[in-house]
Parts: sequence; structure tokens; C-alpha cells
Amino acid sequence: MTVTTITTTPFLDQKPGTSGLRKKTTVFAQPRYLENFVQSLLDTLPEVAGKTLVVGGDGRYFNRAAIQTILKMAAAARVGRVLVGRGGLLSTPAASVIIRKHKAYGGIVLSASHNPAGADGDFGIKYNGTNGGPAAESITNAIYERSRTLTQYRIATGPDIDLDTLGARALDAMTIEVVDPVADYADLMEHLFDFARIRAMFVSGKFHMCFDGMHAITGPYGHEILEHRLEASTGTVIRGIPLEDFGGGHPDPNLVYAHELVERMSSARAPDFGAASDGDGDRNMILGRNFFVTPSDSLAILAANAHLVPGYKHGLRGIARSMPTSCAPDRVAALLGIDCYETPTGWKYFGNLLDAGKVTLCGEESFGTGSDHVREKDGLWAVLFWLNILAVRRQSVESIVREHWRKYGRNYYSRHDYEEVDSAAAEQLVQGLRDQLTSLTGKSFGRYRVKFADDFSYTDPVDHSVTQQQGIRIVMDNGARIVLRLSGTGTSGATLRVYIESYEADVTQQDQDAQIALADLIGIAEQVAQIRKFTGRERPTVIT
Ligand code: VG1
Ligand code: CO
Repeated sequence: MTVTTITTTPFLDQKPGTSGLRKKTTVFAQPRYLENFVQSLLDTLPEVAGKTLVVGGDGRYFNRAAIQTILKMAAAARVGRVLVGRGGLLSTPAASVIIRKHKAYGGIVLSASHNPAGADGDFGIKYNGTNGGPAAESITNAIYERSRTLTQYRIATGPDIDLDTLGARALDAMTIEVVDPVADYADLMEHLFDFARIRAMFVSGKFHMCFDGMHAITGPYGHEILEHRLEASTGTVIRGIPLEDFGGGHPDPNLVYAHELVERMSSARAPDFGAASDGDGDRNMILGRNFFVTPSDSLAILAANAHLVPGYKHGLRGIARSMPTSCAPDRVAALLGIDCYETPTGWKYFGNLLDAGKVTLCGEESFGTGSDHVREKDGLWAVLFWLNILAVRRQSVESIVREHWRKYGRNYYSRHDYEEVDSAAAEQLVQGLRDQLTSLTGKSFGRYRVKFADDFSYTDPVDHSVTQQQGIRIVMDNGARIVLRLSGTGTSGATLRVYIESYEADVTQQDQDAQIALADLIGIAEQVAQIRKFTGRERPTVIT
């Protein structure tokens, strides 16, 4: 093999955010940009020589080209073996499954997840460790530091590798194994859930579902698992073919971007169950007939019903939720007598808790739910979990949620996103809040009184690492909360996220529209943070 050493100069902006390094595709595609980051990664993990790596992505534009580069650089770094999904495809949770099942040293996942794709869209790269989960901040920081002083990268020269035929081939001393992207993942799902029971529900002809693959990675997984293994009728999966530009859509499963599914679910002949996933397959949106389940409620409901599902019938060790996620799961944990952990936003903070056996289920308000079966959030897994519960309980989605509220109370919840606002103004808004933290405590706003206000800081219970400035919390005496933070996944400007929550135990008050139930708190958020002034926006871009 001929390895070429190429002289480079550092790019100073290669700092991974909430989930890997995400930039405009045009940034990634410029000469040396991807190469610099990959070399920084390989330099940070010199022990990867001789080991196995897993590589795959969500199929977006530049995925294939990036994989060819990564394979050639891995060969130059003397990596022993690389498992690649056929066509360069692997959903994020499937990559996690393959890393764990094949005891790989780690994996490189190419995705910008819910961000739009294409030549003028976004691209991303993320490193996962031996446990199958996103690398801890200590590693991503080390990669970033390395990238700032990089002077050269090494790459094998030679023709492109065939990624479309299953089987092993050699790139000099390195073996490349092209694997089925779906099989290992589907097998694990079959092991966790009662496929026979779910299949019987589909075959009865009395239960219909619609799954929106959003022309992103989960289409092939949905076809194999839902339509083939579970015998749901053909056509259950819509927009199931992965396209390089995701069909021009925004692969974010929320009420705005999954509007086709939302319309179907509110039509006269709506199916019983609707679900959607995001670009890389780790998110899930759950819908009943004319009924939206908030991700926070979904996590709480999965926890409360876990005993009905084979993979979880022996009970849960604990639950973890990200700080902005509603407190609904905490109430289930309290009743089950297990711990509920509150972590910063981003799946990497769940890894230690899962590895240490402290939690079984975890979730985020941003349509992410998962368990200790992998170390990523897992979209289809959540859908199958719901299907298993529906097959056992034989009730509608709505009646399951309403029963849950009657028993545990309802956490009214909403997130308001202000996308692509001016970065400096967004920073000023946050700084303005930090300056008010002390004076806010004890202050009254109408019927609310602030119990405490802080900038969330997290001490990992396993390795005791401390992560600071993870979001402004304004917590009221009655437990209602306003949380504000800036996104760490955007690629242009800043995105402000405002999370609003209040608890309602009274069954007669549980049927309001969330925006109405939360109107006072939304007003307080505006009053305290001066969102309109700083963002220059009259209303949020997306309301969930
Ligand atoms: C967002 C979500 C966060 C999630 C992250 C990655 O981050 O809020 O909960 O873990 O995306 O999800 P941020 O920093 O933009 O709020 V994915 O599906 O984009 O990997
Ligand atoms: Co995602």
C-alpha cells in the first residue's frame, strides 16, 4: 500500500457540540476539512491500530465520499478491520448495536441527524467508543485540541472500495467487511420485544399504523422490521427510501416537519398508531389517532409499562432524563421506588449511568428515548416498545396516555425554538439571564413564585466529572419550570430553546391545550428573558 502524507494547516472550528461535529456540507467538502478532523481523531486514539472500527452514516449527501476517505485514512493508521454498512448506511442506533455485538474498538458515525441534508445542507461526524455510545467530552475535547495543531494527515492511495456488495475485501493490511445494515439491529429488536404478539395484532387486520421514514435512514429498517418481520401491511412505511437530500425535507420528527404524517393521523380514516424517525434513526415521534404524545410523557409511559415487555419484564434499575425533559418520568420512578437521574442535554451523559447499571431507560424531550440495549437513543426501538404495549393492553394510544395522567398527574409541556437567530444577541440574552439569577429567587410573577434560579451544573455520579452552564432553570414553588438554553447542534447562527412545564394533578384540568395551560409561564419567560427584543422575532420558529 502506498500511504501519502499530506501537509495541512489547522481549521480552528472543529469543536464537537451536543452530538459530534456538525457543519455546512460545503465546509466539510472543502479540501482537508474532513481529513483534518479524522486525523485528529486517529491521533487521539493511537491504540486503534490493529483494532476493529465500525463506520456508517445516514446516507445523506457526501456520506459515500466521506466513507471512502475515512477507510483510506484508517488503513494508513493501521486499523485492523472496519465493518461498514452496505451502501455506507447505518442508523445511529444500529451502529451502536454493531459496535457492541462485534466488540469493536469504536465507531465513526456520519450524520447531522435532524438537520437538512444536501450540497447546501448539513453534514456531521461523531465518534463512539467501545460501549457503543458517543465519546465522552474528555475525548471530544482532546480531538479538538489535536485539530488545532495538526500539520499533516496520512491517507492510503488507491481506487475506491466497493461498498455495495456484502463481504470482506482488503485494503492492504486492513480488512473491510461490508455488512447488512439492518440484520443485527432487527435481531436485537426481536429479542427484546414480543414479535409474535405484535404480529398477531397486525395480522388481525384491526390495527393499522403509519411509519414515516422521512426519506432518511430508517426506511430500510422499517420495511424489514414492520412490514417483513411483523407483517404489517405493505405501505405502512411511507417515505421509506433513503435519499441523499432526504427528499428536500427537514428530517426532524416533530409536528411541523412531519406534517404529512400528522395530517394522516388527524384524517377521518386515520390509522391507530403513527410514528416517525429522524435523519439518523435515533429519534421517535409517537402519535395516536388525532393525538400527540410528548416525548417526556412517552418516556414516563414506557417506564410505567416496561413490565409488559419481555426485554424489561424483570424491572428497571433506574431512569435518566435530560434536565429540560419534563418531570413526568420522575413520578413513575418514585412509584417504582427507583432512582431518576437528571443529566445535561445530549446522549453522551447517559453512557456512564448505563454502563454502571444505574439506569435501564433514558430519554430526552427532543424525541429521544432509549435503554441499556445500546448506548444511543433509538427511534424504532421506542416505536416497537409502544407497539408491544399496545398489543398487550389493546387500548388506544390516547386512552393509555389519559390513564397515565389520571394516575400520575399531567406535566403540561412545550418547547419553543427560535432558529437561526443572531449569535451575539443570543449570547447576550443568556448573559442577561445569568445576571438575574440571584435576584430572581423569591420573586413573584402572578400566581408563581420563584423557588430558585440557576445555570444547570452536573456532576457525573460515576466518574465525578463536572459539566457547567447547561441551561438556565427558573423553578417555581409549585414545581413549574422555565428552562432556556442555546442549541449545540445548529450550523448557522444560534438557536434558542425555551422549555416550559407545569404539573396538573387535578383530573378535571388535564384536558387543556398545552399552549393555553402554559400561557402564564410563557409570558414570564418573555418578561424575564426579553426574547422578542433579543431575537427580533415575534414568535418561535417551531412549537412542540
Ligand atoms: C438537540 C437536542 C438534544 C439531542 C441532540 C442530538 O441538541 O436538544 O436533546 O441530544 O439534539 O440529537 P441541541 O443542543 O440542539 O438542543 V440528534 O437526533 O441531532 O443526534
Ligand atoms: Co438523530
